[in-house]
Amino acid sequence: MERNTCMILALDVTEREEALKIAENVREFVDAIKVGYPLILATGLDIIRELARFAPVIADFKVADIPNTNRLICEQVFKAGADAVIVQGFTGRDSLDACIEVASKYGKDVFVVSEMSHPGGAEFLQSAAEAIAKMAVEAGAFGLVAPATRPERVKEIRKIIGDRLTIISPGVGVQGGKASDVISAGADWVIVGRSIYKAESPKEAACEIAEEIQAELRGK
Ligand code: OMP
Repeated sequence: MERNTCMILALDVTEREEALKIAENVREFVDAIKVGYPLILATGLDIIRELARFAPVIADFKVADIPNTNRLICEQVFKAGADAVIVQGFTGRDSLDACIEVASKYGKDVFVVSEMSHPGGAEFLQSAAEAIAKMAVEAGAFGLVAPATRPERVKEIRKIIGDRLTIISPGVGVQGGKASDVISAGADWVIVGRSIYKAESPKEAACEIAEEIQAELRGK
């Protein structure tokens, strides 16, 4: 995944036409498109290949099962044309290894969730985040998912992983996080959903956030 705009679109709409239209409209402002259960369950797995015409696609299935099931899921994801998959880290090293093994076979990437962005993410998962981040480095993952709603946590995680992994960060906009804050805290990409796809003009909304990020990077 090339780092240009430092933004990933979370495309959680449930209509195929709408998804394709938004993707086409905002493509110049995003480095990747993240799709998950809402869009794929509504439209089918083929949507991955259709969206891949506009940008690399990250399949957000938050894979969280035993190694064999994880392997079977990741095979389907990469066969469908995804460039990366998001998996949970709390299921442990063997489950993560299974995902990375399949991704490597296809020359694709794995992002591991270390801590989630919603308030409940601090209840159980946060206390395991540092250990999950270390495991992700040792296992050879490509990156981590860490919360834009808690830039101070992104800073902590960045200290642990150094430059060995990339960080993609959801929670910007509707969830309360600010793109420039989390980029300044050490995230490589922000993930933005509703603030773009629910905007009157998704293109203008994406442009605005992209400009905020570029201004932050210029000031660094
Ligand atoms: P918005 O809140 O609409 O910008 O969407 C955020 C996107 O990031 C959604 O697709 C969420 O499922 C996803 N996400 C989080 O919001 N928090 C997390 O901790 C992890 C994810 C994710 O893995 O992408």
